[in-house]
Amino acid sequence: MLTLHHAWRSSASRRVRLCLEEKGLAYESRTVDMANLEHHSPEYLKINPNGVVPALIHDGRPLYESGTICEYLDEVFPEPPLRPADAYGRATMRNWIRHADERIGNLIIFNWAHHLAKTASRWSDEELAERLKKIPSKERQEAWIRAARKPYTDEERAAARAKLVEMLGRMEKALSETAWLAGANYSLADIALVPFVKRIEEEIAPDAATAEKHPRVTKWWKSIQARPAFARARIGPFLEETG
Ligand SMILES: N[C@@H](CCC(=O)N[C@@H](CS)C(=O)NCC(=O)O)C(=O)O
Repeated sequence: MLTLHHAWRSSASRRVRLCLEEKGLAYESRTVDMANLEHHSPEYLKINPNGVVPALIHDGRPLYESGTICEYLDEVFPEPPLRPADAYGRATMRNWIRHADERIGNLIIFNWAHHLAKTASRWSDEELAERLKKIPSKERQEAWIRAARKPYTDEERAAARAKLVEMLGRMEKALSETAWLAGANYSLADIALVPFVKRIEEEIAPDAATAEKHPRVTKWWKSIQARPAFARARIGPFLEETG
């Protein structure tokens, strides 16, 4: 039995949903109300001590970190395989996953501006201080302070955008050498990058996600969106999703 604690708009949650759907696995969906900070509640912290989504419970045992969850799913449910058969391919795949993990903060700058920052800006100083106490990491406390009181500047947004666009360049290069990011087959490396390309294309830098600038990435993106699992994973337009 699989239970996924997630949010529809969360990029890390989207990664795990796509993996589950590619595997054809049924799971119970539990959405986490991030605007009400349900992910900082004592009950949720027992599942994910980092206080972020997603978390997956498999047969009563909790797992967190989207990259770790996806690798776990591929080990436990090996068909269809989503990791390269060779060690070099798997190493390449893990570097893509690490790259995605390292850059996720740049997405948050754009994603939170829409809903979480609006909610947080309405909190009083006392409410903010109370909420910060429940956040387990300094880094995320800082993110909530930024959301509530210090919106990201144009320079910060431009720097984050540049880092995200750079990812497309790195993907373009890889895709000139192999059909998919980690070799000849679709893998967890491709899945890790999907939530990024989705947000870059729809809002963050649509001018960079074009066939003229990144032809191979554009082709890659089209073929991923055509996969039946993509529709089932509900990686829809950010602003049309709630939760
Ligand atoms: N490295 C983590 C990142 C998870 C993460 O950043 N989740 C975001 C949503 S995409 C979150 O829960 N943010 C809420 C918060 O920081 O309070 C993973 O891959 O699972």
